Amino acid sequence: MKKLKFILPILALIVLFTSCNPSDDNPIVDETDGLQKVTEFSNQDHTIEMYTKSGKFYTGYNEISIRIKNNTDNTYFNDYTINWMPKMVMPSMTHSCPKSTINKDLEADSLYKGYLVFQMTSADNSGWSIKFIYTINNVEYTIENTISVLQAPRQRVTVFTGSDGVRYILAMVNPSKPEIAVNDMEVTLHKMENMMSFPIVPDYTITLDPRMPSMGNHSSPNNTDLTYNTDEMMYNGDLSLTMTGYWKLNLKLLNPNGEILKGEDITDNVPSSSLYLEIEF
Ligand SMILES: [Cu+2]
Repeated sequence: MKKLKFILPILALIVLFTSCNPSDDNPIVDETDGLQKVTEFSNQDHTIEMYTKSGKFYTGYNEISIRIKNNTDNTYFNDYTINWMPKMVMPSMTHSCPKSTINKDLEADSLYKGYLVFQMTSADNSGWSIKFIYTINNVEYTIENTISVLQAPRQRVTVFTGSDGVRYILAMVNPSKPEIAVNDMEVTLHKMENMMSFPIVPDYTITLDPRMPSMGNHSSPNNTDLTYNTDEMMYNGDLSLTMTGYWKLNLKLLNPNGEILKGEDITDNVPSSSLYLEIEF
């Protein structure tokens, strides 16, 4: 009994110690796990870090994670508002690109998330810059710098004029890792209102006819057309890929009245649509 009296307080101390140790209760996770830093912008107060899965920006759809570091103590902010303005300066004109808002990543404390759709790049990957405007504790800051945008090896974005005279930008989001299966296909559709404004176009239909040009232009079974998903503000459908190789995803864009704005049906005489995206895997 005398021994127990001695052991109990020690046990209690051990329990107290282990439960108060922050590294046990809240192990420090690297929230950028699975992401690679593309670039960072600094002003004298802060550093904005930008991450993608590949560590690069490509033509087409880019999902981008962002965090803001306090330069004085190297901690990351977790409560602020932030907006961005991407811009491409070309010899003949300056323009922006389709962009989402930037929202807090609900699965991470310090990360915010959004997307940009780069519709083009230049031969040396230059021309694009991003200006961030953000507010921390009611103080507004800006940072602007240039970025490199690489040309994607296959057509993952297409810019075209519809029969309604409107300029559209269609970009592939998924599958990002195509498989021999029925893949979830997801695309974004924006219109060019002017050089700097690219609103989302909802409630259209995008028909899908994937073909393998190298193998008699055969198709695949169980594809479905893409329709607008209000929650995701993107278009979803089923893309059936029956083998590896190069696939041309022939598309038609229809407005809510069912009028074809761009693209053709595939026939013996029409091997491909003027509206398409590409996959090779
Ligand atoms: Cu341009």
